[in-house]
Amino acid sequence: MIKGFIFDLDGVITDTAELHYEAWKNLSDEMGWDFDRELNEQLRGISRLDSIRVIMDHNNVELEGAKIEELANKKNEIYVASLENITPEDYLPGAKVLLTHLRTEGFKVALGSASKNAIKVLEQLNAMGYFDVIGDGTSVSKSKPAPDIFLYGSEKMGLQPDDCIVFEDAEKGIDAAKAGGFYSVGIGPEERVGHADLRFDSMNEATLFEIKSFFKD
Ligand code: B16
Ligand code: MG
Repeated sequence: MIKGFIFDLDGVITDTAELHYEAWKNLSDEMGWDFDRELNEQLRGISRLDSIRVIMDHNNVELEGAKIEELANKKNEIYVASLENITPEDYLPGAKVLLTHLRTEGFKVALGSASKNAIKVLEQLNAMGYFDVIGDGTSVSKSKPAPDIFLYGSEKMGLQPDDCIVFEDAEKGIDAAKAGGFYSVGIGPEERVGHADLRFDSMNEATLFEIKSFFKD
């Protein structure tokens, strides 16, 4: 029986992908690296250090660990400054309605994000009150597609993985949910999240009615 929900942040609750894009583009331009929206898509759901490695591989660049960290920190400073522009108007359509519904129906709710800036984003949205548990990029060391961030969420909620539905927009996020034994809802196109148990094009279609009808016992 479904008792809890675990939500990814970027691409599910709000769209920070554009802000990540601008910050990586800024750094890449400064470094003389090639970076475009197609490459940005590959960074969906993966950690900051994994992201910079993807960009370096694409540009055939090799750097030592300390330099990689320095550049990732630089990108993060640009990204964090841009978070000031997020307001409570910036939920993805449908996300706030679903979170409100889950609260009134008494479900447990956790965040399961790769971002170390997740709390700042939730504060900007005024969304902290919707969550019983916050799992973010500081909660576990192994990032998606490892299931650790979702297992952290279910354990803190006092639930088993098969009591919970994970909402994800990233291919590796659905892989992580499946690896942990969770039910999964994919938000986005078939070619990205078609391996989820249930898929919607956007959060707007992901109503509690639809979800309950699909996952009924
Ligand atoms: P940070 P999610 C992910 O968020 C983003 O999709 C991904 O592009 C980013 O690299 C990652 O967070 C880490 O973010 O640099 O803020 O720690 O989808 O897991 O909520
Ligand atoms: Mg995401």
